[in-house]
Amino acid sequence: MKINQTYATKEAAIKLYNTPLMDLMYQAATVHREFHNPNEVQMSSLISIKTGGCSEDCGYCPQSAKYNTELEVKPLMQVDEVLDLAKNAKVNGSSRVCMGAAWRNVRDNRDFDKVVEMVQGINGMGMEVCATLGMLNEQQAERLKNAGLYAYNHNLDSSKEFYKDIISTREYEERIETIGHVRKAGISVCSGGIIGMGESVEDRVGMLMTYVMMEQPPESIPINALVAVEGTPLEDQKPVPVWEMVRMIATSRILFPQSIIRLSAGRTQMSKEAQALCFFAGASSIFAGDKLLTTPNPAFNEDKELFDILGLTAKAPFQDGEQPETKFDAKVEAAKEYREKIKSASAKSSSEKSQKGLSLGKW
Ligand code: SAM
Ligand code: DTB
Ligand code: SF4
Repeated sequence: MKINQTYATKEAAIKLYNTPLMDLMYQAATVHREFHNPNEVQMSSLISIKTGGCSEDCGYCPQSAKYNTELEVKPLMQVDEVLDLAKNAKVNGSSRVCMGAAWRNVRDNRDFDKVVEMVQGINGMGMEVCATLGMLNEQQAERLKNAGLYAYNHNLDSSKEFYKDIISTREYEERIETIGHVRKAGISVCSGGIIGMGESVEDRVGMLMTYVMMEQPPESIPINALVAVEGTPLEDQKPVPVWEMVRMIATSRILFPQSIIRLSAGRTQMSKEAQALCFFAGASSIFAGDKLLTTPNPAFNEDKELFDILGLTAKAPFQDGEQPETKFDAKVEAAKEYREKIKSASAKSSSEKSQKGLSLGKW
């Protein structure tokens, strides 16, 4: 059951969200047990492959070039650097890597070729590869699928009505279109939102209703608590109460029984007890590692302690879908060949130089 039809109207879902908390959690936990292993939580690692300087004006985001957040802008990372971070994440128990880029949209250039190569490399390590690169077209989605991309993250973030208050540089419909391209390419969809931006319960449920209206809801729904960053328009927002996070997770859990609900940003402000309530209410994934994209996250050791206390185990990759095959990509192969040529030419010239040095030395 992908959608629980009992709550598939806005009125019914709002009523569900406002159910007395013990009843709501019990109901969510019951659904969770029916469709998922309640003692397993997926650890996913974020890598900010291109940081800051984004042309969009998302009011919550420290990476927008429009705000003065003292964030260090960094160009796209090198392929090897990213693969090393992914290897390390795997050693620490992560079964999924999500690469984030502060782009409005993907462009068909050398940077995208490098991202394709990163996807190929991480898929080759036997990890689920997710990417969040902004808007993309059908061809770009297909290229990522052929590289071995397992999931694409593209959040709606809130309701269509509230969206206008936080972003002016793009339309809600454009986000929905990108999700359509991802779906069409056969990539698993990861899409969710942020709470604590000043939105109403209606807006939170409104976002979930957009997923209800889709032909197929996202396989993965991240629920983020706003990390209020100094310099952004939302810097003064008060931390969202844990109870609201639990309600949002539980409502999503009940509405989309088969989807993975992810307890995403905002965990540094939450106690272990609060996080346990989120897992009980149906969250079965966290971002692991002491940094999200640009803001802090609990350290590996803290999460290990939490897992030990709760008796949770880290979920293995590809439990909910098959590992995609990595197919040949002409542009990536051409780039690799070019790099090899440069390498061997420079090796040849340095060996010639040292030969010359030796013979000069003899003379
Ligand atoms: N630029 C791409 C995009 O917007 O789709 C990908 C990166 S963007 C940083 C990914 C997501 O991070 C956003 O959609 C938003 O949900 C989340 N995010 C960004 N800043 C956040 C914040 N301060 N607190 C919580 N979530 C945040
Ligand atoms: C998602 O929903 N949350 C993650 C991931 N998808 C890409 C990102 C959270 C970012 C929090 C702010 C930051 O660290 O920059
Ligand atoms: Fe750019 Fe994504 Fe941040 Fe919006 S959320 S400013 S699109 S990086």
